[in-house]
Amino acid sequence: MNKINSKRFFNRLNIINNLNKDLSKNGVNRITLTKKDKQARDIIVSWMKKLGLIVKIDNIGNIFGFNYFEKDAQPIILGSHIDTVRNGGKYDGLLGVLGALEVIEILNNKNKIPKNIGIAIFTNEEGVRFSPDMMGSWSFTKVEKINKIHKIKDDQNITVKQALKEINYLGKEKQLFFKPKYFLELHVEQGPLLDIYKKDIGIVKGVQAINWLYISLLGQSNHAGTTPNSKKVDPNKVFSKILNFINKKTYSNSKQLATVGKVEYFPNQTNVIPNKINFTIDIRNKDDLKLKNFRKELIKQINFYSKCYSIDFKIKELVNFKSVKFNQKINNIIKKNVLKNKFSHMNIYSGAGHDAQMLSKICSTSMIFIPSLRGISHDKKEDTKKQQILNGLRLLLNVTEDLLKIN
Ligand code: HGY
Ligand code: MN
Ligand code: MN
Repeated sequence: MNKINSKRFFNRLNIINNLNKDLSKNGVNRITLTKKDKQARDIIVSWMKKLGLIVKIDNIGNIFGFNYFEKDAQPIILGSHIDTVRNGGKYDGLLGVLGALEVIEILNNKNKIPKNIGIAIFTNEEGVRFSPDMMGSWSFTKVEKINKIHKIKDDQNITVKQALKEINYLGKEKQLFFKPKYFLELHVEQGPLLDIYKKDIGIVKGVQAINWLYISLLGQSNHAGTTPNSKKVDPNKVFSKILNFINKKTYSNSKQLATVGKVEYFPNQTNVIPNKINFTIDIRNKDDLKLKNFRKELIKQINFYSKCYSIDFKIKELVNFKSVKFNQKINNIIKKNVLKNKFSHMNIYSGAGHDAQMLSKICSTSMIFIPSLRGISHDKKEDTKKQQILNGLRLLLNVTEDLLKIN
């Protein structure tokens, strides 16, 4: 029976995470297409090559490794992402990439090297530097022209294409240069359910819809001390109403999620009434229609209060991903292997977006979740027990072995 090589896996995980010098203090900072991302990419590519994999890079910097490559082969692809949010956790994304490498290494060690299997590392899953998130897997599915994606800029006005060139990962392979038969992603839950219900494994049924808005509220700068309240053209008057609306709609047991995560004030000085407030809203809901209605109501509110306080506004949509359901056939195979391994488990819906959300549009896709202790993620305190990680790796291996048998 094939066995996970725990020492090899954790050694690789530590090598990559320890590229972050102040890991314990600030968590992991592997922002997409930066030097830190390149460092990790180069090391993992060297491990892929040492395994004898054929490495191919596409035009958004996605990295693929194949035992054997033939354009129409339709392989099983395992993988995830390695970029992180700022001060992120040790397992988000990297677990799925190194888990895929571990599984392929085990399967290749047998006398018969499985032809139809590969690994994927998708660019910019987090969307921290360039929107949208899941950019690499979104681009791979060819739903948007690459030249349009290449022109997307970060806050420093650097384009995706420039950033890819800077780290030498502007690959020559085109979007969707091959089509996977199956895509399977191992990931930490990033939420509290498996931890609360003390389950080893989450069989992921799907992912909720995601909508990111970037809003600018435009007022008039003036002296904070001399401008009478009746004369203030202060965008805070609208911003506070928007925050109240969001708080009202996202009461504790509502399934509607909306987060204002990024706010910038201009000119951002204590004694100056701001002339502009730029902020993002991350809106999520399992139900596409409910998300759409919330978004419509939100925009109506912005319209109404902007008129009341003579504030102009601009709204730009950065992300609009519908909810997806994962493949039942793969989930049945996951369930079969969960029972075989006597893992406790539950069906679960993913609150976080994932590359699998994009891949599910072009091939049979699913995910395996392992617990996030205290449900914490996107933070240095993200943590999972060693045995829980080994359970996830074993399950990824067993499910892949079964997929190979039917593929
Ligand atoms: O935004 C997300 O849910 C993912 O972590 N990129
Ligand atoms: Mn992730
Ligand atoms: Mn993430």
